[in-house]
Amino acid sequence: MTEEPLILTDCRMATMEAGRYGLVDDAAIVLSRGRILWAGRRADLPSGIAGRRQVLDGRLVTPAPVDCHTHVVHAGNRAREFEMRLNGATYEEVARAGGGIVSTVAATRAASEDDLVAQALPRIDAMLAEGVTTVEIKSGYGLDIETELRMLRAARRIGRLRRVTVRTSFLGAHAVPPDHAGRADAYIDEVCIPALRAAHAEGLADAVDGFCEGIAFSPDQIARVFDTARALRLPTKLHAEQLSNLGGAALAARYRSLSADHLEYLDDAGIAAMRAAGTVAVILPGAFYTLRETKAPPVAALRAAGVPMAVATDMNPGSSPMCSILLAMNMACTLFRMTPEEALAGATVHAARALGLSDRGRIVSGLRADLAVWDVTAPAELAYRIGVNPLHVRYAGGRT
Ligand code: DI6
Ligand code: FE
Repeated sequence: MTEEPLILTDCRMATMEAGRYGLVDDAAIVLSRGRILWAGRRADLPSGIAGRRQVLDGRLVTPAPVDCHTHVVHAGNRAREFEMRLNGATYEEVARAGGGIVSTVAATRAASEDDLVAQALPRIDAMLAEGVTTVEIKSGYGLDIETELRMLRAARRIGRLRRVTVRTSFLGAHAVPPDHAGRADAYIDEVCIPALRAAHAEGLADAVDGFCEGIAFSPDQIARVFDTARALRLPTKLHAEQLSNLGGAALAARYRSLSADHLEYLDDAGIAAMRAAGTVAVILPGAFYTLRETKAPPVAALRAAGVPMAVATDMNPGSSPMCSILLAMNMACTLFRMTPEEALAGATVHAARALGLSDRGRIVSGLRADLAVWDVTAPAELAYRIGVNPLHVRYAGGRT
């Protein structure tokens, strides 16, 4: 059965080629077999192309957003500790009440695969409602072999239950679990690396991530995980320089990682290393906002160095309980002074690159027909408004 092409006409498109808007007025975009068959000025549409026409009344069409950094699969929430803290509880008291990342680990270990999927789906649906067609999902709240695998299986299942591409990242090196307190090296050797091998054997890991931080793992410990990733031919990415500077970005660059993420404490040497390695900087303003961090990532220096900047939600129950890619774009502009054009490029073309995907994130013939049609005319409107969802329709692989 051959499906008739769909021709989107009377629209404005932002192609996002080379990270720029690349605005085309009075455009036409032809979708066929899940791909963009042709895109350009309507006046230039080749006469040989026939298909069903969808008139968009001047609406803006962009590449569909890609949320390239999420921990959306997890059990429970941390509203209780949020409330405790705002009622004056200290970090200590929150920890003693079982709060913090440990509480999410306990809830996630207790959850079945069905529970994990059921709890994640409303969050996923909120993302898709803003046009997202590709979501990265990390493990990292199991911190034992079985639960890490279960999280990744839940992530894969979400990709079958919804029209969304799921890219998984194994994040066994996210935190030292209470059962290995004070024994981070043993955790890496006895749990994290075996779990990574098992995840790979089951086809559950598209990439390998880690948290390089004083409260998590040292560069040497991350390097052991990354050596295993390299042996398995899996790409890497890293939570780096979020709360301090341990040289995580340079470590990521040494492994030619797809991305280094957070980067509030990134220095010039890290920027130079990322630039040389082609590592994307993933900017996560939701965590900065929630943690009331005051040191912003060096956006101006990254821009000057030509390091591509992606923007993502970091959706997680502790430091970024946020499902909105549009709000992440808004925060990237207002908190970090990224331009609306950079924010849109960050949520499309550069986000795709942060996942190693070159088949999406731009409107160019031959790429996947992953598109978002918005009830706006100027692309800056996407990052500008707060609490409004202007999505008109989303195409994922050419289908609504
Ligand atoms: N950085 C963060 O901000 C989160 N994980 C990470 O690597 C915190 C996750 C949590 O608190 O649940
Ligand atoms: Fe994260």
